[in-house]
Amino acid sequence: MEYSNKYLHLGEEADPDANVICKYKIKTQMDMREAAVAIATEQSTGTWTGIATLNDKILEQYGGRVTDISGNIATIAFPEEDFSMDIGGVPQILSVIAGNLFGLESIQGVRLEDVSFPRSILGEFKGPKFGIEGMRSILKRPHKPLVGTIVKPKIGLSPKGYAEYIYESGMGGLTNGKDDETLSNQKFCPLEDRVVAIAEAIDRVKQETGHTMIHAINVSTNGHQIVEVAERAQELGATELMVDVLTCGFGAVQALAEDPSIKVPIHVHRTMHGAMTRNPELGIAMAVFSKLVRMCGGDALHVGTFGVGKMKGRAEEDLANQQACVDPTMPYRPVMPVCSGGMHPALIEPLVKIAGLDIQVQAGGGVAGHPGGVRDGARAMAQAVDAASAGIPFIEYSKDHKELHEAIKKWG
Ligand code: RUB
Repeated sequence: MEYSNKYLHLGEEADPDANVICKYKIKTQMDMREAAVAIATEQSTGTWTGIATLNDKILEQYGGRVTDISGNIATIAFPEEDFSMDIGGVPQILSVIAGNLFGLESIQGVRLEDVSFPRSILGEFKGPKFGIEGMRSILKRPHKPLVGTIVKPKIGLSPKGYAEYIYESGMGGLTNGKDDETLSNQKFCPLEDRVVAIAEAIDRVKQETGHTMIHAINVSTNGHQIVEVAERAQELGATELMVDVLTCGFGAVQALAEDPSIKVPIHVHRTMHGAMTRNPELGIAMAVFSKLVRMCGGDALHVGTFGVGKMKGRAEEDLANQQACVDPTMPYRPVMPVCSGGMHPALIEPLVKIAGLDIQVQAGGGVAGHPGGVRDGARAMAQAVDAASAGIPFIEYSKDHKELHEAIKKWG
């Protein structure tokens, strides 16, 4: 395919306040310019052949412009007029910046590495209602990382068994509990019964110790139901909601965040992201999803464990995800970055060294797998977080903290 010079504007500085600017990593045997132009063309005003209905005016006003090619990275600017926020929103943004381009036969691989949005588009989103500060304030925990658990096993516990797990976690000092992504409203653990039982467990912890804990109920479901399910959960005592953003869609997060009836934080899980983020030569970087979640109003988002846990993810990639959550140039509250997946007490020190204290760290197996059970597992996690927050090596701290010592003996 011949590349058209009309889409090629190398050396031109695209105005970041008038364009959505994307960085694509491209793998191709074609000339890079030709490949980048194929993307700019397909995603804006063109198609595979010249068309009688396209004129210079349309192309100049709405055509994507390839403004830079550095090695295998092409920068493409799409004019803000190409986007429709009142009807369209994030689904339409994604169909432009991350749409058909992945299927172009002539390009072997494309990865959308980064995106920036003009103020006109950012202004259409409200961002988180709570974010880091709001969650810290609810939990009365101003400085230390939030420390949580994912109830394990993922599925199978009854509401009673589930609530007992949360009670034990709270008594052990955890600030956050959450449903796993595959738990919904199955017969063995109906959502409404679970919400009521957990609310009681959290109240008991509060009465007995004064400790505040919240738990995210998974309300991920079809678009037409999600706000209603969330409202019902909230009415019955849910203190946080969880949404799987990639299976439900960004609109689900935004619908919850912008609904005035929803008054609790939204924990955003990213299950399925690996299908899109893991291949370095094809897909979409998690940092792009992180920006969109923040725009849509997620309060806490899974960003990875900076290379220390069980899920794939290099520290530098996860730092970019974290940066997207807190970047002060975005006009929203910072999102709480959540580090999850194969975490246990001995991993908290290295994690905090990389990620700092403004994180939520959580463990499922790393709590429920403790030799002393859930309460001791929770204690060990809380102790490891205390040690890391005070800058005390966890081995030293474990000398007079037996739950941490036991955890290190098993996993350290
Ligand atoms: C963790 C877990 C979470 C994954 C997802 O359980 O079930 O769903 O961590 O994490 P465990 P991410 O603590 O037993 O490994 O979204 O970061 O990939």
